[in-house]
Amino acid sequence: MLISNCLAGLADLGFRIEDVIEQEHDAALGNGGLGRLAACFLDSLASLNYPAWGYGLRYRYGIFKQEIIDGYQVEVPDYWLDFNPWEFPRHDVTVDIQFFGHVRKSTDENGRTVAHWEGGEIVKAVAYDVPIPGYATPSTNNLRLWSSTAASGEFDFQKFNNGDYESSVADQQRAETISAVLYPNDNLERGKELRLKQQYFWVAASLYDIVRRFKKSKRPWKEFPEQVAIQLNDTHPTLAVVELQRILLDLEGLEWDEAWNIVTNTFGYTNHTVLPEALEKWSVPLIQHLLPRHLQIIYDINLYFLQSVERRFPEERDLLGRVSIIEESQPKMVRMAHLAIVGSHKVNGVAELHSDLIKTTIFKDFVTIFGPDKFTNVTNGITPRRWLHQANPRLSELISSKTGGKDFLTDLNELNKIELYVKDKAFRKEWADIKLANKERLAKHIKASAGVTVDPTALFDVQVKRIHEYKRQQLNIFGVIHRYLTLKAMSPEERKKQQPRVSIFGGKAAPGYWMAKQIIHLINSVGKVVNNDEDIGDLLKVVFLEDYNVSKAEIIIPASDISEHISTAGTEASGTSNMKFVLNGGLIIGTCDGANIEITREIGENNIFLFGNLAEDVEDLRHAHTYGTHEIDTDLNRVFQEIEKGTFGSTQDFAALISAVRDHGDYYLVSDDFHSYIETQALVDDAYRNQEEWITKCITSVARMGFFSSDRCINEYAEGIWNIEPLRVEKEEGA
Ligand code: 8GP
Repeated sequence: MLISNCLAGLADLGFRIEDVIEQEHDAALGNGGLGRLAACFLDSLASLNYPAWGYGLRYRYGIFKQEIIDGYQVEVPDYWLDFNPWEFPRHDVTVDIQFFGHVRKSTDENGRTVAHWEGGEIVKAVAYDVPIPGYATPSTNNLRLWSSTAASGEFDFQKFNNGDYESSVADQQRAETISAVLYPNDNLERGKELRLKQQYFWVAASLYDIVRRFKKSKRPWKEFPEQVAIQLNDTHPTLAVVELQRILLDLEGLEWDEAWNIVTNTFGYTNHTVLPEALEKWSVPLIQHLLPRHLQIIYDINLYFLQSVERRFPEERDLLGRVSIIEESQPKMVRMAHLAIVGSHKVNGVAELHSDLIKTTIFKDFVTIFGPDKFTNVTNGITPRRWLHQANPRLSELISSKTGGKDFLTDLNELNKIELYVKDKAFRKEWADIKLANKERLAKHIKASAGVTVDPTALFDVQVKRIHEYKRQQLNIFGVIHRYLTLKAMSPEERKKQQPRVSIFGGKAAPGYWMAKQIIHLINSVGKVVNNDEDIGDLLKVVFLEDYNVSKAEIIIPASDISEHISTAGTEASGTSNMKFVLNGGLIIGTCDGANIEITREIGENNIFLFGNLAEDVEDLRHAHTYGTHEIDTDLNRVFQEIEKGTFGSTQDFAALISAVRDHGDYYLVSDDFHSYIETQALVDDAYRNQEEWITKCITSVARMGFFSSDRCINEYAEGIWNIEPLRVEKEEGA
């Protein structure tokens, strides 16, 4: 009813809904899976009626827009805020945030030492609220984003009038810089001062907000953890642990132990990666300079923690150094993951394998110290509202016609009812028609954006995600070259028997990540040759779709036949696009990594194409590369030789991609997995040729995907970590 009113209203004004929707920018607030997971969680929290808030920064320039020029990635600014009707500026909700300065100590009337953080600079945080409406419930939650501005007001007119133009805008600009840019790295950490400023700004404003709300209730402080649960989404907000301790000690006058008890019972910490280059560390001198009082508190937290460890493990001298929050390097560093673990009552990973790995590798010592119960797993999930109902409306409609309504959108396990129709001819026909229509839509998009004509009946093979060596887009493109060479070597008769395939890539490389950018360049260079080779025709097309984002994912994912989740085993914490692809009736080729393992368990191993070495073998293989002889797979060598011949243009650009495998230890085990990858891709071709069997696999898989709803995931957090219950907000009469 409401939608038809909107449509009619727009038509009256002379607009089409499609054109209006086109105007909407994607929120540029995240880099990849970590941010998108948070967005799915917000949807689930509201839909399940949990009274929750999201907090973040209102980046003026979110992640860059990617253009592909001559095969290379070029970054251009994304002015996503120029048109954003979804946010409400709250100039009435502001917080003053302090930086720099010094600490003065005094003694109060009870002889207690009190710390005063004085001087320095103040920046103002202004709230912008983004409503998060739940699905099929009146409950609407809030995402509060903070924007930075000068504390002194808009503009120093005094200085301006005195002719000091530059200085009059300098303060304002410096303050605004804090929320200006989203650092575009995914799974990589670089210790930039501005980023630390961002983290504290975000955390301090959010905690002030939370504490202000709690204090209005007039409850005693000891009830704080019963009333408030704060989840640290990776280590980026970990300073919140220190900030809450500071508020309780310095501003509220609590004793250390009482305050620390409140802090640790309030926080939970989710780890999203085991990659060492992504684990955050901040230099002690930098924190000392920017947040002098916080550094003192960090040292105190560490002291009490290490003392307790020493008491319990007096023999283990090395243990103290390993678990210390301070790394004794030059300069000394604060290990944020250690601080997050010590400051939280629960620590979780995001898929079973990942949660096991953190317990046995990077956080092993903490399991010894705190016991295994502090560590848990919450396997990631996705919201079916966006990733099925919105992205694939016809499939959603078909499912709803067989499951008896739309209940599956709030209880995804209802999907299993469609397994009853796996042999139903009409159902299967409609299923196949929907997939073809989705592929036709993507083919149109490919033509419009990349200028390549693809046949919608070919097998669509998709890898869309951030470009990273550990995600191994290089393995995929080497495989594509191998396919090309194999086709080229065939007679025209033989070629006719081959399964046509379109290899579709998409994803952004961090601007400073040179290798990732070379991977993009190689993909585009291969496309240029293959797509114009008349011997090959429609048998193989290679497409790189520029500027992969959520809106494009909604077009790409429903059109996939096979998608690639091929990270080196043990490196992809979970992955969430793997879930999205399967939920949309596509099969996956993948390694035994992240959530692929649980997807296999749910849908059955006949319905997934697994290959490659296992996580438990990775260490030995790497060791063998470094200390033994490293034989490169012969097929892969052939691929390298072809690249080196110049078949795909400038050999110079691609030399580093080859030598990473051949000469520098092949850290991501591309060569070790290549043979098994190629063989498994051949199995995919065979399976796809038998369309009857293929559709059966797809329907069966979708039917068994109920577990991967972010609703399940949020219920697990609510029960196992936050100890909260739903609170449904009822609609007011007449509203
Ligand atoms: C990502 C993981 O790489 C991905 O497997 C997972 O699905 C996603 O988080 C959601 O859990 N992790 C990160 O993006 C990450 O750890 N980034 C920060 C360290 C910078």
